[in-house]
Amino acid sequence: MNWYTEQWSDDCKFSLRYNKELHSEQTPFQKIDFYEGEEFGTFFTLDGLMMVNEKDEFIYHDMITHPAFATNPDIKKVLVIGGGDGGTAREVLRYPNVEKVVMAEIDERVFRLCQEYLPVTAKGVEEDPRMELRFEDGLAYVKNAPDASFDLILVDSTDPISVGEGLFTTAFYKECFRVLNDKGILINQHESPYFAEYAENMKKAHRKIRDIFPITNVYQYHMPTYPSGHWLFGFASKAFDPLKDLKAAEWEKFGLETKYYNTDLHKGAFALPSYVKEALLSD
Ligand code: AAT
Repeated sequence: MNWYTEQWSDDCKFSLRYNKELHSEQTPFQKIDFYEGEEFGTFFTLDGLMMVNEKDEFIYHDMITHPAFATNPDIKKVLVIGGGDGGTAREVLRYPNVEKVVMAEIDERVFRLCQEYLPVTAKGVEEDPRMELRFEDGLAYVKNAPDASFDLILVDSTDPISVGEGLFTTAFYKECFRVLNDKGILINQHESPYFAEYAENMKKAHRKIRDIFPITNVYQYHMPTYPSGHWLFGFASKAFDPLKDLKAAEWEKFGLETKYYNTDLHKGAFALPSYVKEALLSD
């Protein structure tokens, strides 16, 4: 039997049985491995960490995308940073009033391999005329982007190690603030509160964002294959509060079928456990 195993902490591991390895490749940026399994279907890892699988990707991609649109249903210009599997772009492109989506992904191989092995996330993304695919570092992209050019930035990134590190820096968040317009929203991969190493990353990211944006919230979702299963996104904004400005009825009018997100869950997702609140408030 073949087992993919990931170290979740020094003393805790997660294992997933797979039938066969579909592909393995070292790119200039990271090691990519695709596996075919039963419980979670096809999945891929980057540098030995689970990124996307067929069974729980809907949770992550619903939650990175829809809370922002239910807060500002008028979003037209979107920047996705990372997100090479295409799942985030796929969700954004479901909104008919979205006019333009730029996806700045550092590693073209992630996208090409997902087109081949993970069509559930990648299919149709490249073909959409509103889509602009750029294979470059997300930090470099925002540095060169004009002021106030986006309504929404979705940072769909790996953890703050190796190539993903730049996407957890103050310099990056400041550039995001600059390229967002005065109604702009930033959603970022905010790590996990549970295991110490991830909780440290969560705290660091939050402190940096809190110093830059006037409105900063954090919301949670349940991701079975990410360490501890308890993960967070940051919601930072120049104008909108995700609870006070929630436009549930307007969002319902889009008529989107979603398997995880709904507007009741939206309200609940921002209610955090006490230990998480405390960690986020600490210096
Ligand atoms: N949709 C969920 C999948 C991911 S993958 C994150 C993507 O971020 C990868 O394709 C990686 O190549 C890309 N990436 C990493 N660093 C950069 C960068 N500096 N610029 C642009 N793209 C980058 C997210 C999984 C979350 C896992 C949490 N444990």
